Amino acid sequence: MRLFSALVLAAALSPISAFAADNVEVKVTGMTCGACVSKVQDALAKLGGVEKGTVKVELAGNKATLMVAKLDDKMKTAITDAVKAAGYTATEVAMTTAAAAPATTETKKTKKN
Ligand SMILES: [Cu+2]
Repeated sequence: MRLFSALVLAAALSPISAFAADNVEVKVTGMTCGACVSKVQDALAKLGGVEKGTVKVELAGNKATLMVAKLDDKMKTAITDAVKAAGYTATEVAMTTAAAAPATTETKKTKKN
């Protein structure tokens, strides 16, 4: 049972760890409500080079986190422009060492065993 759990966990984690991607944090100013969050979220999610399902926008933290294939100057500009086009300002686009979004459903499954 313990080995099985380890295998399930490894299978769940491998798609992320095997894939080289950069974690990015974007400081966003101007967001005041949930609609703002949605606008920024949509703008970033449809950008080329952004990994699907990795965009998270925090109203309280005035920031967005996402994963991109590679955070080069071109990507930074694309992110800044996308936020600007949505009506907000990206004051800082930086790579972080933060882990990818926790897979809460996988954790629950593993705990059952
Ligand atoms: Cu708003």
